[in-house]
Amino acid sequence: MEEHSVHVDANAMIKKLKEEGILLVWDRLKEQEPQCGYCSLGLSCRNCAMGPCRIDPFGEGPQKGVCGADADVIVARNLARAVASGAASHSDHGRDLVEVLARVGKVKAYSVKDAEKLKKVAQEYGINTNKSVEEIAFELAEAMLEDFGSKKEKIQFVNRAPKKRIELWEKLGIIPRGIDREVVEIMHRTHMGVDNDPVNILLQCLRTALADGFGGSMIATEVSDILFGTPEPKMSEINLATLKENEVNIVLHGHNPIVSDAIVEAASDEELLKLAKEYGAEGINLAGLCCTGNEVLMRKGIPMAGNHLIQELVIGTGVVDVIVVDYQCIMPAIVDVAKCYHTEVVTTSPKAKFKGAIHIEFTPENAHEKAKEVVKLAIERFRERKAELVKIPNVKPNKLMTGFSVEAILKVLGGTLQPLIDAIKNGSIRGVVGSVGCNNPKVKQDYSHITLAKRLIENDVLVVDTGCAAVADAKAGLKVPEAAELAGEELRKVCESLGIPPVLHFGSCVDNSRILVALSALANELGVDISDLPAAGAAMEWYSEKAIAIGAYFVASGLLVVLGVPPPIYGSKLVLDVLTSKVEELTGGKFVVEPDPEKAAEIIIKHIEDKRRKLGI
Ligand code: XCC
Ligand code: SF4
Repeated sequence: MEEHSVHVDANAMIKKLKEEGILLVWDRLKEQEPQCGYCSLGLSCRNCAMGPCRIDPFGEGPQKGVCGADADVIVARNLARAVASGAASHSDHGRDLVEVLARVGKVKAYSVKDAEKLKKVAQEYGINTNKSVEEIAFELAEAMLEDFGSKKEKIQFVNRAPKKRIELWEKLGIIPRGIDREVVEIMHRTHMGVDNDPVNILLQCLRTALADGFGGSMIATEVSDILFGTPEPKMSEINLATLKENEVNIVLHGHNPIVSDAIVEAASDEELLKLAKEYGAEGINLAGLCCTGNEVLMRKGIPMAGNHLIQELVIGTGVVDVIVVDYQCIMPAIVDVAKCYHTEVVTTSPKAKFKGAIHIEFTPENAHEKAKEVVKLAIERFRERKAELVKIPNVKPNKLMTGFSVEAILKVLGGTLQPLIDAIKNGSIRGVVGSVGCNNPKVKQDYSHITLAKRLIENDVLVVDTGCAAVADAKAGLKVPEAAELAGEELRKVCESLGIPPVLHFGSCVDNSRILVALSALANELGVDISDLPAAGAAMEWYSEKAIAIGAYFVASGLLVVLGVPPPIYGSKLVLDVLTSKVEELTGGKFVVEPDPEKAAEIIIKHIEDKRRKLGI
């Protein structure tokens, strides 16, 4: 059988779980195959009760739904609903953070860790910062909540984009007005008998995606930095061997740093440590998964167990005492896997309960106590481990350097972007690529992320990565300063002189907003638009609706975006043509679908060289 992952630790665990008779994501994918062709092409619609309807892609059967909608309308509407869901997910996560920000000073568990950033962001919102930190925090939170509403003409952070870009969005009528508003408008427009112009629907996709990138996601990033500290470079470790056999292991899974941060605090509580030792553990060990893992890795250097497709495997080590989750990308399957071990799955958000899990609800007010409760539960579960099921893969944890916020990069560069601009201009850095997104069981785990990153750095292209792509690259050893050896000669020299890896960890998926901020700043310094930059994005192993929203705001911002997994748009020539070609005339960006990472690298490098030529550098 072909191995499902490129990693030794993952494959060892897959083998172990298989022997124990546990069904995994790859098995369930197999059971689903062949997957529905209509749905894969975007040609099925169940938006109303006259349906469900399907359009025959071969032109022989029905070409219209019961209401008369054709393939173009149905495909565009389906895509729009995916963008709405993705934007809603990032943004509702952002809103939860804003609600904590509003309570600073009133709750025990949270405070402002980066007052300088608080003031800077408050000033952007036009708030007078001559007052207490708590007052500023409250006013900023109120102002940010207005970005979610429908009373504004433009979300505040849109003003961070280059002037030319904003003018272009105005011309196209895609300035996002309110985060919730754009999502709601998609749900409205895709109801039967509303927007039946596919191009008009696609434009609303871009607007909603921008409400995510320059709205919900950017708010999430900025407020997380304010509350938990702006990341700075630090070393940490990654892979399944970050779990410790002799310690209580708590795995932090999900997305929002609100819960995970409180648990990090609680895990160093003296009394709890004492209790753990009484129960025979040597300590309390934390390991992250997916994006909440990225959040605590970036800021606190908490080790990372793995990315999306590791979530079932991590439990299979038999040493995870509690896996605590908030929301997003948490497979319901982990509850089933946990049942085969002593592991408890703990849910924390009223928005995300799982059948078979223990629910310990966190609020900003009770987070302190609830976090201790979770740690205590883990200590108790530690005694219930089944020795015969314990097996941590016999590998060493990989090292990585994390913590590259835009602020941290500026510090590394000595306070200005000029050294980076010089390096781009003189060609020692040919360009910059954001490698983002998930794992998908349809792709050998991490293969495409890692191959793409390697080819790019070999060709002197600096890679910045987020989300599960970032975890993939780190596991492959691309995020240590010594990885500069794997880069082309010119990029290697730049990395060595700065002491940085050629692949920089920008954070979680909402932190793709950091890429927007960095590219906007670069474009502004050069006096050009984002679409003029030798830059691109890639989501080689994406699975999530959130990744569609990210891809769409990158394209709306003027970037070429390579998708390694085909999106469900092939049922409409028109939609396919708009997104992979015509949109370039509008925004300067476009999608390319290319599953082969070697070819994807070639496409991106060619794009970067074209942009350099046009800039005359
Ligand atoms: Fe989820 Fe964010 Fe995708 Fe990973 S990269 S599978 S969205 S955890 Ni966000
Ligand atoms: Fe069918 Fe139209 Fe209803 Fe969709 S909206 S299910 S295409 S009748």
